Amino acid sequence: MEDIVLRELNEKGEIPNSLEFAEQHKFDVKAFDGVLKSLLVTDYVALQNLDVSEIELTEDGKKAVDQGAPEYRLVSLLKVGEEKSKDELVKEFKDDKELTLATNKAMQCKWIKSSKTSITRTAEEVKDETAKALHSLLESKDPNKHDKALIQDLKKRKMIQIKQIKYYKVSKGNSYKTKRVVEVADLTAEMLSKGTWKDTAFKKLNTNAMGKEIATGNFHPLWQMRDEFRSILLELGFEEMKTDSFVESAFWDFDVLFTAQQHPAREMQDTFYLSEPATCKTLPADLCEQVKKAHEGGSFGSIGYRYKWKEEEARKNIMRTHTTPCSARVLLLLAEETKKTGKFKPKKYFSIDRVFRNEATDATHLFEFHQVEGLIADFNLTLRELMGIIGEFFKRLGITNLKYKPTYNPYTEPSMEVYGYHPTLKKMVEVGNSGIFRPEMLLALGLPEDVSVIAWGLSLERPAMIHYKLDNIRNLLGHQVPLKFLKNNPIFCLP
Ligand code: FB9
Repeated sequence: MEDIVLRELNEKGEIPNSLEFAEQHKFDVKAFDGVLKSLLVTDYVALQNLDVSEIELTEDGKKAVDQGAPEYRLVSLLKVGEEKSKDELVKEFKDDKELTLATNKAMQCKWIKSSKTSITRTAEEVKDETAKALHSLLESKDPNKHDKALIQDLKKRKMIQIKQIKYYKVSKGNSYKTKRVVEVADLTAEMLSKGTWKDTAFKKLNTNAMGKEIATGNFHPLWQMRDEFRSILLELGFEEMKTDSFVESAFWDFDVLFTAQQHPAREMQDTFYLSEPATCKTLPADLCEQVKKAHEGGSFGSIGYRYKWKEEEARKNIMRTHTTPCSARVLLLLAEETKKTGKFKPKKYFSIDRVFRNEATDATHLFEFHQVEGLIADFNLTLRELMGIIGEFFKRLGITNLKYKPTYNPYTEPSMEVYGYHPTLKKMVEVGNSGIFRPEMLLALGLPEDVSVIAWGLSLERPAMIHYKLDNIRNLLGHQVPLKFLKNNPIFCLP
């Protein structure tokens, strides 16, 4: 096909109608269209989009040509002066509608008289002008070559339709050649050594083409933020805690943190309880005893909560609701180390990991989030040091003008909510929570009486959603996160 097109253009300069050309050469129209498009892409040809109106007979039109127009067939069923009922005549037609159309047209031609129930032929001689006109349309499908009123009437009677036939006028393109020269993309060493490059056509170099997109890996924006927080805490001299136990016993998640067994946070509405294994196998016996005393009262200078503490309640397995149990575990190790060495060594720890809350999910809350927690264990720490370290931490995150609001946590006293000016939101926002761990917790763990532990916490998701200007957490975490968000987000950097 390609050679025939190029030769035709060489001899005649153009192909006025691609459809007629395809018919003359018995080309498959679709394949021929593909060849023209391929020649267009390589600028061998230029294509001018044209279209032509063409008359096409409908099924009713074809039936009229074959069997006569409906009005003619109706009159042919009657002798001159003969009357027949419509019920009888309708059997010779597709349906009532066709008989009615035939009757109306025959009345218009003054061939019949019609009553409600019967038809009588009045005309002697009748000619099927409709069938004759349809025949004449088959000779030339160009509607402009026929009487406009006739075309309109036949269209109205749904015997013809006018189709737009698209075709091209084909002419020579800027790169026209009488024969397609296969262009190659790459210059090879062989071409250079044999000199064949001189007779080779090379594809034009498209200097505007974009480089091939490299499918690189990308750090999840949340992990980039976690790494930023981790760097700040490491720079401030904090060590990262082990946080590999998503499942904790209620003992470590609540009881060790001096959270009473009746505390609402321990209810099913807030906490995920495991059904299998429902309870943990072991609890540290000494610590268990100390925690029991702390809750029931009468130890560590505290009246406790004065209720009957139940070990079976503490043994229940849950999805941890915060990372503070990890802090409790690391403080137990610190207490044991102190007893072993006889010397307490101040420490700074942090954790960043997933925690789980059995809460209603919405646009900004899932049933899990990542908690960031920092703690300092040292002699005689006060709110002064706590506000100092929080200030330094948030300053490095671009949060200034910190304010503190007293609050309640079962495991810290005093406790404070932290607020700060956010440069992106340009307003004061809640940025975390903090406090000094209670003696009922620290002494039960076995830490020396003059050691205090200050701590604070925040989340990863909240700052990330602010930073990336997201209003739905599902665009940050989970299976609905748009891949382009993961691929296109700039490397994270704090203000
Ligand atoms: O992250 C929070 N807000 C926040 C933090 C940073 C930020 O931008 C910085 C530039 C990077 C912007 C906002 N919040 C804590 C405050 C609110 O979002 C709050 O509505 C949601 N909180 C979570 C808990 O929700 C159930 C955030 C999460 C939270 C709250 C408290 C703690 C940890 C996480 C804690 C603690 C704690 C207290 C004392 C001792 C030890 C730990």
